[in-house]
Amino acid sequence: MTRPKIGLSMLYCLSQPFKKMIQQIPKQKTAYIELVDDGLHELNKQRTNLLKDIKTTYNLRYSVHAPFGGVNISIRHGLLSNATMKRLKKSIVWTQALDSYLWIFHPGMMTGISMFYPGADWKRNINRVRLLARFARDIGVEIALENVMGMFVMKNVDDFKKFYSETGENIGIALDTGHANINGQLENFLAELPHKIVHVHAHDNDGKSDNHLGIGYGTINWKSVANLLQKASYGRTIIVESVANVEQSIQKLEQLFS
Ligand SMILES: [Mn+2]
Repeated sequence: MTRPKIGLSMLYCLSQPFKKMIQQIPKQKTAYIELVDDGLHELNKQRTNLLKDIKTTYNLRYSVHAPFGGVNISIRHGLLSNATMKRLKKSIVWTQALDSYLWIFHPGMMTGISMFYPGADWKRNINRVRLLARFARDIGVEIALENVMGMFVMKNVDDFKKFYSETGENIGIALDTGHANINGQLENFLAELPHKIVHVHAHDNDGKSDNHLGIGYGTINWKSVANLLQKASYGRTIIVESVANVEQSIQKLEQLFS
């Protein structure tokens, strides 16, 4: 049986200073740590060096979540788009410097002017995903697109299918269980695009708001998720992205796949 690796995103402590966050890394009961390159935990050269030392000392594996606060790769204006792409490319550079196995980012989203230009956000999303994919490929970083919700242009299985058929790009999916649950898409992703999934963000919710609850604290049927992942021989990482009950969530997932 292929067994996924259970890890933890440091998102749960994003309100704490960077120094506090890195002190918590060695205390985790997993070797797979997802770093969030945003807010107080934004990466830079000095921080990357620190994190590299921790990685070597404790024999860890890192993935990096791209900046997402106020980030929209579909943004129309050239100045905003240039700044966004510059920041995201820097994040890919830190991902490589940390020898991380994956960089996870969000697709573009619609804005207040989108209704006047149907399809324009989708088109820009494709162009910019392609630019980021090329940049990452050139420096040897694997990237994955996350399914999001609300105003984002890639939420459902059909959006991803459309993306693959229009681009022919071979970018994996970072399946976010909480976001998919809100869109009623969780089982669809697992059943229809199982071999595109290269990463999983595990957190729970009530099916309405994205509150990143601990595993088992919302309406997700985790038994079914585990069964479908096993059916697909999923053996990559499942990262707990809950902001509460994180230790318990790791334990629950370990049990589900034991
Ligand atoms: Mn996520």
